[in-house]
Amino acid sequence: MLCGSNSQRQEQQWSLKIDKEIADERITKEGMISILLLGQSGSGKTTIFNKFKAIGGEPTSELLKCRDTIFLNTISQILILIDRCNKLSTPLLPENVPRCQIIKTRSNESAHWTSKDSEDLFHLWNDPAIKNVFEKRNQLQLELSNSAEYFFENLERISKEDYVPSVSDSQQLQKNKSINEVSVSFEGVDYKFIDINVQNSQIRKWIHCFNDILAVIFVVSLDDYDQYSQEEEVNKLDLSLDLYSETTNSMWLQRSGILLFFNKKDLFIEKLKTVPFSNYDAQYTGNNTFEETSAYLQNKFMAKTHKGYRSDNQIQSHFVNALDVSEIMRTVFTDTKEILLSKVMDLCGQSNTANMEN
Ligand SMILES: Nc1nc2c(ncn2[C@@H]2O[C@H](COP(=O)(O)OP(=O)(O)OP(=O)(O)O)[C@@H](O)[C@H]2O)c(=O)[nH]1
Ligand SMILES: [Mg+2]
Repeated sequence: MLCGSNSQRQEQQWSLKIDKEIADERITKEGMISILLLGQSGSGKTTIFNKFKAIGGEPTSELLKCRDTIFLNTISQILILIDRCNKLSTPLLPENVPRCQIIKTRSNESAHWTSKDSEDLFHLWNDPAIKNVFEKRNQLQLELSNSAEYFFENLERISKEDYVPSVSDSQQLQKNKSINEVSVSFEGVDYKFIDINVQNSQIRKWIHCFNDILAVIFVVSLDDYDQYSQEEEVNKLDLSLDLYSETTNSMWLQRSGILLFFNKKDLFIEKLKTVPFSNYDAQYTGNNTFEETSAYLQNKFMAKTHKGYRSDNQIQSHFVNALDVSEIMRTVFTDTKEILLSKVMDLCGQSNTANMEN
């Protein structure tokens, strides 16, 4: 019960955070083709997003901005741990007590990392009392950032005078944001990819903010066909199908094109060798080959796709491996160009009809 209320509270907080980020960052900027990534947790959305981030590139100036955030975040995380040790009356090692005082004052100062700070943080992070609280963070309901441990473990590297955050460092920070965006120019067109960290139960609440998205990349993990959710023991591929139907058919996304990516093709092909597809769907009577099972799945998803305002070529589906960067790039840019073209044709058709009526 306690667990349920805590997760509800976290969902609410996350939801408020998204509202704020939507208001702050303005989801759609003029002149940009916006593409939204949707799908069940673990399906591969961020893997795909990061491929675009890698080509969009992060200028060094952007990476250097992360440096300040990393610094302040790391201090804030150690302060949460210290505070909990105090509340639990778990003493730190005597030599770390003065370090706590110093670090507390650093949280109010402008971001400038010194080797003394990293030394203090290193000792505090390795204090048995802090480690103990950190290990019990879920049980204690500590609201720590997802990247806290990563940065603590990398203190030595990030405290160097000439430290420039790497793309992986920036991706770690990304985990704490509810909305991540990257802009990419390709063949004269500016694209914006949006990856959202949100629990599926919250989707209904914010989907209306994305009503002017050109296309949704809906990512399905094929590997999920023998996986079940912990809470309700529902098959994860079925959960994916429900989410797909709910989001792409919602009134807010009915005008957006769909790129349905059946991802983790590599793992799926391997799994088919040992796990019969009919275990997932008893109605399936075909052979246990990739060709037949994939065609069956594609039909299953297509049966849940309402055309809405989309013409046929605004709905595309592919079996992909998100780890293969060239495959992802080629597929996304070819499909979006097709959707764009088709939308322009639709608009021309509409204006011709209007002219004829006048
Ligand atoms: N083998 C293989 N692994 C993949 C593929 N796509 C993604 N992965 C892995 O699957 C895991 C989950 O991928 P993410 O991109 O984090 O999934 P996500 O949809 O962003 O998940 P959430 O952020 O939790 O919603 C990562 O370890 C990826 O490396 C793929 O095509 N093949
Ligand atoms: Mg993700």
